[in-house]
Amino acid sequence: MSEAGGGPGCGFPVPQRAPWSLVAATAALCLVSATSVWTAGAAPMSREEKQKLGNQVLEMFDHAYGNYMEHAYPADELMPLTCRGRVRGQEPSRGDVDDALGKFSLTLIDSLDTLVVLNKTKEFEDAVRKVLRDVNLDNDVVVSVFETNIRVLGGLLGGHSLAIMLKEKGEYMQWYNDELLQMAKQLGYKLLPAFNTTSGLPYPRINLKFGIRKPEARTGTETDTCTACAGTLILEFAALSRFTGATIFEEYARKALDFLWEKRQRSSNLVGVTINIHTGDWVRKDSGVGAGIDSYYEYLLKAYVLLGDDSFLERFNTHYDAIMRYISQPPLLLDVHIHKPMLNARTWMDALLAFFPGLQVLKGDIRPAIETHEMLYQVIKKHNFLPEAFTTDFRVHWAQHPLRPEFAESTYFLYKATGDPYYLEVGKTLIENLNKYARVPCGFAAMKDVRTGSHEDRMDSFFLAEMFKYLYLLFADKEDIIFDIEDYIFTTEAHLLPLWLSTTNQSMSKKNTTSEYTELDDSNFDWTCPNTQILFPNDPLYAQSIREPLKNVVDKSCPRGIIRVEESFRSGAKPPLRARDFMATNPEHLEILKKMGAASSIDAEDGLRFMQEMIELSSQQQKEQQLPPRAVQIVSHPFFGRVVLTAGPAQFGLDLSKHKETRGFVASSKPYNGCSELTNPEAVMGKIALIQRGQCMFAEKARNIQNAGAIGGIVIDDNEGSSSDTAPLFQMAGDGKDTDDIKIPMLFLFSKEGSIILDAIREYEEVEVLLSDKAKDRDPEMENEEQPSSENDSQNQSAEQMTSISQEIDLIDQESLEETSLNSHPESLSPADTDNAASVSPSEQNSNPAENHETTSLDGECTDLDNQLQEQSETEEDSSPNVSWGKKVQPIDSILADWNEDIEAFEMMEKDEL
Ligand code: DMJ
Repeated sequence: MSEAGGGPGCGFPVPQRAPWSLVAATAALCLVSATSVWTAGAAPMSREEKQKLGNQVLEMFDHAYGNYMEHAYPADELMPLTCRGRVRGQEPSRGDVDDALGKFSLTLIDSLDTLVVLNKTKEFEDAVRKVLRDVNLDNDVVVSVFETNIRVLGGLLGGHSLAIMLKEKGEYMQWYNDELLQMAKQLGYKLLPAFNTTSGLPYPRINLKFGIRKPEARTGTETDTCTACAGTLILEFAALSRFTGATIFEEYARKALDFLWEKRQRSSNLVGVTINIHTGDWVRKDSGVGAGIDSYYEYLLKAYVLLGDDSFLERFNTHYDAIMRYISQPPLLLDVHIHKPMLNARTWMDALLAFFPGLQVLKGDIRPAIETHEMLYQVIKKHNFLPEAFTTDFRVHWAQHPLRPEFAESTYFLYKATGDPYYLEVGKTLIENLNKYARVPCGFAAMKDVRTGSHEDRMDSFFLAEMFKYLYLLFADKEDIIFDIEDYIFTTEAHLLPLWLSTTNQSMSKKNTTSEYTELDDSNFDWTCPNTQILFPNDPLYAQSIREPLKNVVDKSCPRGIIRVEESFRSGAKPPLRARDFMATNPEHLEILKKMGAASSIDAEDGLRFMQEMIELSSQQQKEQQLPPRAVQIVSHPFFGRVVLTAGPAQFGLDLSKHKETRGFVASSKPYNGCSELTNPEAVMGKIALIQRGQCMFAEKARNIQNAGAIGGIVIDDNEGSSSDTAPLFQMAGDGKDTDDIKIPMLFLFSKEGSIILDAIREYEEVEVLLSDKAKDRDPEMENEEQPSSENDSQNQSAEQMTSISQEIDLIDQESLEETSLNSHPESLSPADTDNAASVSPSEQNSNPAENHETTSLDGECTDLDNQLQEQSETEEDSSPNVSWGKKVQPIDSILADWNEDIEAFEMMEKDEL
């Protein structure tokens, strides 16, 4: 990392028409830290403490990478709960998520340059040899062009960049002869057929062996792609062209970017989320900085940095201006419609937007970066991780968290820009939470539900590519890294590309630069780079003063979240009627309702929002009748509470959200289906009985195990291969009669989660679990016993594999397992049909009543955020854009037609993968 105080050029206007290399280098240097400036605010962190945290990151990486190599390689990814490799086709399909997996040892390739950043040069050398020896890029697999580009092509190029750096240093990689680059080139050619469209936008998927549109390819019929999918190629493709001299890659990526730029919505300068690759029509007209668009913006700015091409900066600045005008409502970033950018398209944000503060640092706009980052940190402090989506009033909208690195990335960039030790403390919290809640004996598991703390059998490759890099670099001093990180730019997957590429083979791409940009409008250029000494001139408390008002933003937010800034422009006007406040008996409310859509565009807008909110509210109420997921936490050796399984609740029996959790050893019931009086009451007495689904009602099973003295029950699905990774939450219905006699808690596990417990019994004999609404912190004594450290991790690992001493053997009756493996589910035929009544889709899992309770208490402080926005809008009124579309009075019919379209879009969004 650079020395404190800034590098050459920072803080001074970059001369116009500067040589490309200078521009690129200067932009990269804009991230210089200001550590020496910092004298107040968060206490400085000592070098020892930083080193300790850096070592902890190294140990965590070893745990993740070591388990991948030992238990999963050459598979694409590790499944950390079942401790095996994820091989596509061998596991139930997870839909689009699986398109990243091409049977090309994805995690190994994605980890290559991380090994060098973390000083594991020897391991890097081994890993490169393995890639060259084992990886086949010619598999008959349909993969995502975007994911293959950022993870595999980027991984190979990052590996190549650092391999040649090491070779030049003269110690390691002396045998290296551009083999990774040759593989990258081979892969590049494999991706090119995807660009065979009239628009030049790539198809979203390609068959690695057969390309596109041939019958064998099984792909090429798609019509749409996401903006980020088409707009996140230029760094890798240009690097490939410049490394190899083959210009075609850079040309194709430029053409796709040119097309997207042409298609921007001209009045708002925003782009939609998905686009038709043949016609160029926007398919989804909502626009934000998160899922579907995120790295398109990132690559415009970074393409300028890497390639020194002004047109990219101009485009970025134009979009950035629009983002700050319409999408940014500090601290929030909210999607809007590209044609009606003053109209919010969502009432929730997705986790991918957490990269944006980091990009704002690169752009030099520190203030909103600090604000959004702080807001995100408050959400993390509440849920330990950033849920995949959360509402404007900070409730969980989509509870998953696949160990995404974006927040760590922004934390790193903010630390570099401000030198504020506060960001080191933030990084420390991230490390603690990962170890405490995501670490499992065989790696790190994604969170299935941040509210229950339950896990998913998934460790994505980006966790190794990005998370460990950013966390390690956060605590590292310059001398801790064997090369100068400032000489490289990070791709969206945190792969490193050298800045010297800006001056290599550049002439080949220049001829393709759109003529539109030969004459630049310099007014759109911010030629200065952020200077931390100017940003924090004599006030080291600057960043803290920006964060301070946001400290309680999550806890004190008003349940209906934000109001749009423009609402407050209507000075003196009454606040609009919100759906949640509406009372049919209130004459004033009825009067307002009548006016909506009739008098003015403002009333019409209120009407639209009102209707939208009504729909949301009613679907919310429906969802709230569903019970939230529960957790089964394995607390005995060697799990010690680390493995948390997502469990479906029961509509009868002990309510775990109201009562204390139930803890006990598990025992299989006989008969295993639990449909008659148990023949082994002595085995289940005082224990949690395992019962297989099927052949009778859930309530009947509960009664039978209760009569045998069980203190709880876990019903395990008999549909082999079912898993909470792929199936919606399942809840067990009663039998349509009074179930008050059932006093014990009952939970449901899909077959895969159930088999984790059954496997544990086979291996460790005594397995103790905790049934609860939310995973509990681990037993501190056990925690100490298992405290990871870089020195003894391998010992811990082998200790973890050890079988505990058996005290009481309670093996599963294999015979009854087999005999009851039936497909029929009589319980699902009853009026309380669980299959029909109990499925809740992942996007619908936002109905945790406890959580709603937390955020719906309206006290005097709950309007803080609204007030902040109000205050902010008062000071920003003059500079805020006027809403030109708002001046027209739109007929109600057309408003309703538009609105219907919007509702459809909302529904589509709900279904979308992030
Ligand atoms: C990564 O693969 C990349 O950062 C990508 O741009 C989007 N997000 C994932 C990680 O969350």
